[in-house]
Amino acid sequence: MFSSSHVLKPFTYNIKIPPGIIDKPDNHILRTLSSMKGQYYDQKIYDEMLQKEDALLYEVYEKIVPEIPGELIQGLSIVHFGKVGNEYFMTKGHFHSVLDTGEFYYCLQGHGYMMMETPEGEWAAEELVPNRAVYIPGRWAHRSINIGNVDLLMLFVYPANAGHDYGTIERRSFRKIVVNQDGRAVILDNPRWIAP
Ligand code: PAN
Ligand code: ZN
Repeated sequence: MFSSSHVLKPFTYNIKIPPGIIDKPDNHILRTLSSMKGQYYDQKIYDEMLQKEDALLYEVYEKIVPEIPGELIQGLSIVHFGKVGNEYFMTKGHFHSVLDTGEFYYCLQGHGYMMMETPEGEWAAEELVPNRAVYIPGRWAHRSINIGNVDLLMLFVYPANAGHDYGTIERRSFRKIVVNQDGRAVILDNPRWIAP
């Protein structure tokens, strides 16, 4: 779509809340339960839910720019609310293929956690509330988790050349999970995590 000599024109876009949509997105990604195989700790409940319905878990609207160093991809992520058993709806999560690239998120609506982890297995979880920004430094894998009862809406911005490594998380998962216990979100060790 773009060549390296392409000169991008400045642009603006508007975000509408509700329902959580951006103007003229170049991409709209929809992720359903079936794309989360092996990620929810209660595999039996996951399989039972999937047999009934391949529920929509999250969506991403993106503004596309040339995937070259210096440009920034941006968009809106929407994690719907719900649970698989007692584990909250969440994104697949990924490292960036160019590991040293960071990402900026800004929470517009909802309540959640940004779960993060380094290749060495160090972890961090930052709580997401409206009007809170989260900076994810380079090297940290990231997954958004909705612990509330409305859609979790976040703006994100990251280097256009970052790329996505989903395979590492598909194999080893995240070290920590967030589950509902007695009406509260608690962070627990993930029994499915494979240490690096
Ligand atoms: C975001 C994520 C988005 C969906 O744009 O891609 O929140 O999560 P997954 O990509 O893990 O399914 C981002 O972090 N981009 O780098
Ligand atoms: Zn990312």
